[in-house]
Amino acid sequence: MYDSAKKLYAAKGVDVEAAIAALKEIPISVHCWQGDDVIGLDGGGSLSGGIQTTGNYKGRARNFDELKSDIKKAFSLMPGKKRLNLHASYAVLGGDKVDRDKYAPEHFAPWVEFAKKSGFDGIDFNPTMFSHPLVKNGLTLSSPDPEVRAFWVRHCISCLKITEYFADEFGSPCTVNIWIPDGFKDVPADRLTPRLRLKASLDEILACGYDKSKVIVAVESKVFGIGVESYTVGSNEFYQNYAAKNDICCLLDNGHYHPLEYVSDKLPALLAFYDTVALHVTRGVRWDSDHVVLFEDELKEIAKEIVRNGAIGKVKIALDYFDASINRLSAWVTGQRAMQKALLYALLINHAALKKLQDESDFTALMVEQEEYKTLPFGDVWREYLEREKLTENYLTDIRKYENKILKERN
Ligand code: RNT
Ligand code: ZN
Repeated sequence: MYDSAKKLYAAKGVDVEAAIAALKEIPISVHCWQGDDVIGLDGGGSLSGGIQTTGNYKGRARNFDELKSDIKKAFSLMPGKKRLNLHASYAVLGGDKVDRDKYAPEHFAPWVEFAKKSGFDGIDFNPTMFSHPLVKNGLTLSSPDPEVRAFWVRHCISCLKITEYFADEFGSPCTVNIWIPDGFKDVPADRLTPRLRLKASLDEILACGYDKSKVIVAVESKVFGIGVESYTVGSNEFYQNYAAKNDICCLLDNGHYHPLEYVSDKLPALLAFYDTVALHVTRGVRWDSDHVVLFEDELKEIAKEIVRNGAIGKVKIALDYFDASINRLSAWVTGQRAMQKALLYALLINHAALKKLQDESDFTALMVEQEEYKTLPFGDVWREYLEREKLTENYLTDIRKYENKILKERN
């Protein structure tokens, strides 16, 4: 079936072997927080910040060892190159009584050891500015309280240093993504001053003297959160302008816009100006619900924009969703495989030919061609890719075994 698929794609001018070879090299940064409902290891306890994990499926990872074990199992069922995406709240403190502004590389050395042993490509990082008592009145880097602001500035600086350590350990740049929950539930009296305070905080953070060749600093905007419906300090316009003026990177989370705005359209807009754009791939159902990523049309469009614009490597792909209503490992694998499928789907298109039709204004042929791709035997190529990665389409049997043996024992 693979051979016949290869011929059908070749008739379109697509080299299937080249597509598979390219897919193998695209790293996907997989979030650790799908494993434990974004709780973390540093005692923050319940999740705050206007984000929410719903469901109580049995078997949440409750500590470092359980999380490592689940990551190991889930990641072993994911094809392709994987990076590990950590939040600062996953520090391995080992009895060290330090707060988040004092986190240091040593608190993440056990993760580095684990990631290296597991053959991951690198570690990406995120300051954790939620689930903490110093999120005062829902504000962090934009807080009117100078002590609160200073605490989170110090936290972010320590995160930049930790990211630099990751880059040194893995010998390649790592991304650190700044997202804050700051905003208001109801109509504010002042929309500008909080943004000016956020701007001042970011300036202080970036002035810490980190190594730009090793650390990619990204800022993630959002339109609203739960209990933060009326105003978000770190809005899209704020961060896009901040990033452009300060030569850092924008992170687009496809759950963070109005439902009729598409990241697949925003991505090429940013690629016209930036060398690097970061992504959080999620699936919002009516809102920023962080459902498991599936192989759907918008995901395919995002992947097409990466592939056809020569942006593989420029676009840092990371996953960001959390579902506690189903087996968490299955959620992890399903989402990562969906991203891989979308990239393969995009790699199996003769983009040059389609672009030519667009430039010649032959929209009739363009439509017909685009429809034809939808029924080509994509699944046969996908299964061949999995086989070469020593995997099969069926991962659930394996996950069920792990569930029955390991997850069922957890309270
Ligand atoms: C929240 C943002 C943010 C978080 C993670 C846990 O709306 O998407 O990226 O999901 O940092
Ligand atoms: Zn996100």
